[in-house]
Amino acid sequence: MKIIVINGPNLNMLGIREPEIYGSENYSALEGLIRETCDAEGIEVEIFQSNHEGAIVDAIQGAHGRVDGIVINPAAYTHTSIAILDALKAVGLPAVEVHISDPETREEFRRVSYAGLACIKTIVGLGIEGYRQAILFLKG
Ligand code: CA2
Repeated sequence: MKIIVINGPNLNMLGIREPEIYGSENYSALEGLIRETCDAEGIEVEIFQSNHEGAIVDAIQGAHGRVDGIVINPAAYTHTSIAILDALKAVGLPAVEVHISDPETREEFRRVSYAGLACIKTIVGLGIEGYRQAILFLKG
């Protein structure tokens, strides 16, 4: 099994500010958790992060025919991007949405998730551990 984990804007800044919302672990720790989980489960993984909406659309399109599933945290694009929603629908791969915080309990503008409409599961509020849960869910 092969998966891609896609992270959206500013997630590369994890651990630098707002630890009360996103925890104190940095992006390298998140990459480590993803790789350790995938190694333990015998899953091949690609990890991709971008601050650019079009690059994320390209990464989703590029997953078509190459991977078996997608774990995605579109970050702020969760709440704005119909392009990411359409890309997820276009590739038709099983996708799991992850959020480190629980957007439902935050500002009103975080309560809509476009990407989530194309995902088979959404995991929120577990910190970076949510990525492990998402990978295990995709594995089934
Ligand atoms: O909780 C999540 O995982 C989010 O996807 C994180 C996004 C936010 O826009 C979503 O509503 C929920 C923000 C990621 C930015 O992360 C930061 C990292 C360091 C300092 C400040 C923000």
